[in-house]
Amino acid sequence: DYDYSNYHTIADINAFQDMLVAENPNLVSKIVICQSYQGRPLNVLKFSTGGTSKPGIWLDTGIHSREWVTQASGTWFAKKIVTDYGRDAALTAILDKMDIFLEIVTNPDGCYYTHTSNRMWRKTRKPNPGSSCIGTDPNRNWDAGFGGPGASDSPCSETYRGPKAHSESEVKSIVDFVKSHGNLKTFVSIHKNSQMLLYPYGYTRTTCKDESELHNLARKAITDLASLYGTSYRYGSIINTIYQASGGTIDWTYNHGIKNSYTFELRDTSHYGFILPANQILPTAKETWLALMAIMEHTKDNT
Ligand code: 0X9
Ligand code: ZN
Repeated sequence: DYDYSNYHTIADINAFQDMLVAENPNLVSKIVICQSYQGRPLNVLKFSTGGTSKPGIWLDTGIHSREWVTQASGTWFAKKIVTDYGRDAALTAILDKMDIFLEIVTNPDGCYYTHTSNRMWRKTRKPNPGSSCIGTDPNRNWDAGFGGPGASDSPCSETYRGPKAHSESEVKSIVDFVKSHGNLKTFVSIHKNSQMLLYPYGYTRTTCKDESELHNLARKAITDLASLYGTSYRYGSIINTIYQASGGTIDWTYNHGIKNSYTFELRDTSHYGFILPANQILPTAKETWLALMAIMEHTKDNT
């Protein structure tokens, strides 16, 4: 049986995903949206009760590979969805109306590298011509304020934006998926560090046109999150709450028309940094799930 309270290799997580599909063939399927630079499959779990052209909800974890508690939480979310469907009224109502897409290992080359060579690897693993430094920050590579302040043009930087927008297949594959799906209503990209729930924008101080709705929903989501263990979250736009960052995931998804575009920064605030002890995986996943449910229910009620 899969141990949700420990960290796992990419091979384990892939085996988990295949097992979940095998055990729940009427609810879960696996879509391979492309391959990583090094040729690993970019797997997306689709949770669907059937029907065509349902509106969709997207969740991703692990785009920054060292943020291990996010992939671990994503694995728990997947199990939670199959456990709750048909038992929990709220989740059942969501899935009867909408499909959920979940990419757990969004940066598989980086994930592999964190398990084999450097636990603190953040970026992709694509070499940069003319530099000995490897990789692009996949949260600076999107075509939203690309190249502006809050990202680096130096391949050796942890926030290197890449040679051009969507240069990383790990990013481009999601862009293509979002465009071809055409009916995503909610997009949540999950990171770790600093306990925040953020909405657009990160590249500009201009407020997004849905700011008040996004703000109120964020407040509801973090209130629900805190109800479990008292974990306190800050919330607001990226630029006002954490710092300016250009080329980020949810600025692009928002500009593309996905109104409920959010990004989480999970536990903790700084004590353990990126090496969050494994005994915090389950509490982190469980409290985050409450916030995700608030966002997904809101989506269902407004779609
Ligand atoms: O710098 C980042 O990419 C995010 N912080 S992290 O420690 N996870 O690297 C903050 C940027 C804000 N945007 C998103 N979280 N998407
Ligand atoms: Zn991150």
